[in-house]
Amino acid sequence: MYGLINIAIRDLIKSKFGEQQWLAVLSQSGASDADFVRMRSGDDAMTYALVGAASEVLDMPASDILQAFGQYWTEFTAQEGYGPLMDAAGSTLPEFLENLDQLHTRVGMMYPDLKPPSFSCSDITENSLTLQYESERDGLDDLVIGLLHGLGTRFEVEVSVQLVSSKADTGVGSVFHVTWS
Ligand code: 1DX
Repeated sequence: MYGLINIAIRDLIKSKFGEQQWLAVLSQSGASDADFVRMRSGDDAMTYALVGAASEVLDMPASDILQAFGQYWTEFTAQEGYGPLMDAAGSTLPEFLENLDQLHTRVGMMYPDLKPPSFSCSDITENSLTLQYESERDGLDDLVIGLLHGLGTRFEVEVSVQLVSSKADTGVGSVFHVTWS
């Protein structure tokens, strides 16, 4: 994944737990400076190693780290200069989710090593939808749950997410039921 992802993990851990804890996570992960160059595409294994190291050092389940990271991502990208990109994707939660693949297409035109996930919405009502999530990557359902909560904060709605089925069990992508109010 692009270094931007690792930078987001670094900033989140620094801001929530402080510099000392971050340095412990960094040393445990084996990451180097090169892994924190924004537009440099690196090995996914390093990103997973950062999450694993954070889980050990902070004594938190990896699922909590992934959720916190997902929640932080929307705010982080807006701060990092991707605000206009995020704004263009919609002004409500369902609109944004329906436009996410388009957002990734745009980012992918600038950064060809991007391996974007794909999201599709169905059963859309006033306050709920079913979200299908497909990715080349494994084990990131909790990241998506965090992303959805971060979008809830962005659009000022209370979001709740239920994992209906997981790629970990079915091998074919995960399904979430998302409600908001
Ligand atoms: F709900 O892969 C809301 O590297 C959501 O399964 C979900 O393959 C918002 F400059 C710039 C760059 C850089 C901008 F090249 C990425 F560095 C991308 C900004 C998306 C905003 C996906 C990041 C693939 C890197 C992936 C979880 C889970 C998607 C992370 C969240 C808006 C983004 O993002 C999976 C890669 C951006 C950029 C957004 C993502 C890669 C998302 C969302 N993804 C890189």
